[in-house]
Amino acid sequence: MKYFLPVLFLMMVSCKKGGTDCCLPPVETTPTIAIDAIGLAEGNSGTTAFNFTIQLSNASSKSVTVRVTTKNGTASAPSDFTSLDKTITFAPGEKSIKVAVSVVADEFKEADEDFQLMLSEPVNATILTAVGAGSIINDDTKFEVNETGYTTPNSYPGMNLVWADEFNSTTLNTENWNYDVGDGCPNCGWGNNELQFYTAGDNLYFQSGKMILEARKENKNGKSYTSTRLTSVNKRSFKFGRVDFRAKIPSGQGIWPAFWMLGDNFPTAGWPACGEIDILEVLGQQPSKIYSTIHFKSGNTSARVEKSLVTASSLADEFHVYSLVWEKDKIKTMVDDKTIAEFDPSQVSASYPFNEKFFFIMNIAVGGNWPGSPNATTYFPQFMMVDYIRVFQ
Ligand SMILES: [Ca+2]
Ligand SMILES: [Ca+2]
Ligand SMILES: [Ca+2]
Repeated sequence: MKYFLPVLFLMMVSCKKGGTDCCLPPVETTPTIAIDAIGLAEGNSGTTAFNFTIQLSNASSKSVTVRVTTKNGTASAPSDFTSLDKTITFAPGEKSIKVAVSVVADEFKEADEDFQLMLSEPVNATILTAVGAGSIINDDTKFEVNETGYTTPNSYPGMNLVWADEFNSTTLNTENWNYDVGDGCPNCGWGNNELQFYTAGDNLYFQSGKMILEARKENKNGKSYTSTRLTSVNKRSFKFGRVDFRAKIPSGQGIWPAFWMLGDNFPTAGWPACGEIDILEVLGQQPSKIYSTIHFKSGNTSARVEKSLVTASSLADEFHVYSLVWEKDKIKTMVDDKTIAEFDPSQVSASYPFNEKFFFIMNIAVGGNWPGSPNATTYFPQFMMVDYIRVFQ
């Protein structure tokens, strides 16, 4: 208070001397431009408008323009949203403009996806926030099941159907299947440094006559992914005959779907003494290469014979039938009735364990020594859709 009056007096004197409004300087601050982020449910039909707000920090006496452009993330145009590239103009005094991005709605389950609305090339303003994040949140529980692909008959001459699971129910038939739960510890990572935790039903669905195994990116019990592994141990096992497994497999770096068998004595004799027959294994980064392998005990170690077949197109594009044709001292695997591999005792440098009863295993592993880890290109969730398993003898 002591100094206020003299200061005010001096300012008034000064203003009077200038003869203008020199106390209220006409300097205008250049505005900054910011964009917000939007997270919205996708919607189930037509399109859903993601209305971004683009805002100036302060009104300007000049026109302000800025270019707005969409950029693909895990969501991409035009299948997930309509791309946009335009320049918007704030009239003098205008502070806020809404820009709508049209997101394509559907009724099928998928991962949450993202895109960006980018700001660039400002005129009469500077950019404070260049990127508006758009998060398309999944709002569906139904899977998109496309039935196309190879099929096999219900019967073969000279053989009988001795067992089948057509997966046409809405729950897992526990007379046939067990969940292998966990991360495989104490032999953690199931002996392959795999990255998934297998759940007891959280990653398994039934729809449209299919059983659907799901590999998700989510943290559980110290692992970064969850998935499903089913076995028929102590429930269904077979020796010889023909097995048909119709499935649509997943793909992507680090995704490792498999349909395979272990000898019934696995719980007592252990691996590899029990023997292992891999009918189908695919490394998701090479989705048109199918591996069939036998593993067995040789001396004090494990040995294997690995064979493969390269197909004309990705095995993940549609359903295929993976088959085992198995007789005494002879194993043949096939995809769509085309031979992948043949094995016999001459290839086994030890006692041949494959003339005994074996049980089934199916799973989607994530990561591990063989496929390597998923990377930024790997889309989650991934699904293996199983139409049927049939055993003929
Ligand atoms: Ca939807
Ligand atoms: Ca959807
Ligand atoms: Ca089925």
